[in-house]
Amino acid sequence: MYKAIGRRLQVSREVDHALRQGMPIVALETTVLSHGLPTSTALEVAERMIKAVRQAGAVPAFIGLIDGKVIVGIEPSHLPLWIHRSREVVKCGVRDVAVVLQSRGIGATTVATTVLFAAQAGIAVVATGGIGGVHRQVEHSWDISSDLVELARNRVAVVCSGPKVILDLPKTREYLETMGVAVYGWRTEAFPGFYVRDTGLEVDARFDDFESLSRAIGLHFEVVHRSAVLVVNPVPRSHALDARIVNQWVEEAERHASLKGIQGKDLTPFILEYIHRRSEGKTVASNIALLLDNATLAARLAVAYRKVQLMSGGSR
Ligand code: PSU
Ligand code: MN
Repeated sequence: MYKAIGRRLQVSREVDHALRQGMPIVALETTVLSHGLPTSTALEVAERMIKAVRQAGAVPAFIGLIDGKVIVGIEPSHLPLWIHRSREVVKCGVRDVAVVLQSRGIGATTVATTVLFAAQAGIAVVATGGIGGVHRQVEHSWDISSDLVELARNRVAVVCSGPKVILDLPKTREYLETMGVAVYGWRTEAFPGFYVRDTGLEVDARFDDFESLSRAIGLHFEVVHRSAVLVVNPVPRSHALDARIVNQWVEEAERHASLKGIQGKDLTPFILEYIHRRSEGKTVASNIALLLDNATLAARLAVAYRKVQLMSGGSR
């Protein structure tokens, strides 16, 4: 039921058709399902994201690794493989891809690998919750997410609610600038920080309508060619959390992580799980709200972007 478009790359029939017809597609990451949300809610959230993308007129394409292949457009009935066996699912950054393919394991894509494979498949728009970035205490750990590196290398538009709040936000913002990633605010001048609508940092430009946003993205791709555009969309007001309180929770979580010796790629899932419990579910509710909102925005953007490309005679 999947079709090969490369030796290792396979797409669903629906994505294959959409690519051929030049229909709008939104690529989605699977790590948020396997490692970012409680297992009990992840499948339902995935299904709601799929619905949100479809309702806005685009084709959803969750990306993941299985049986030695990279799948773009996982069939909804196969999604539980990335969720309910979550202990066996490897959170797949760029450096993990080859080994997971070779061992024919199940790999969930982070933003880094989602961006990489979306670009390889020819998909222009990606939706996620929050991107990885420069971690706090980076001077000791040197922990900088490969999300930032792949954003610098791939020509895609990534809709998100800013970097994960557990990061060093000013350093992450600087790093995006260094790497030539354009940061466009969707109806905001403020750079959002996941559960928090305003971090006190700024975006590069604000856009209020899809047509001008699509034109700017098209221009960026055309002239810069190699880096991403990050479209930041603040969490819906109804689900925004207070920056000070979130910070306290994160600092607490970091102390526990350091006592337990948790680091590297296990750090993000540990902190997320900790603050989910500490906030009595408020951070999960906020996470779900922003994921759905970003899926809808990305789909509307993909539709508008396609229209603008057609008007200007471009193919992608
Ligand atoms: N933000 C969340 N939940 C997540 C992630 C981000 O709220 O699960 C995941 C994304 O897949 C992101 C990855 O790409 O964490 C970054 O991990 P790292 O910092 O190890 O690169
Ligand atoms: Mn890391």
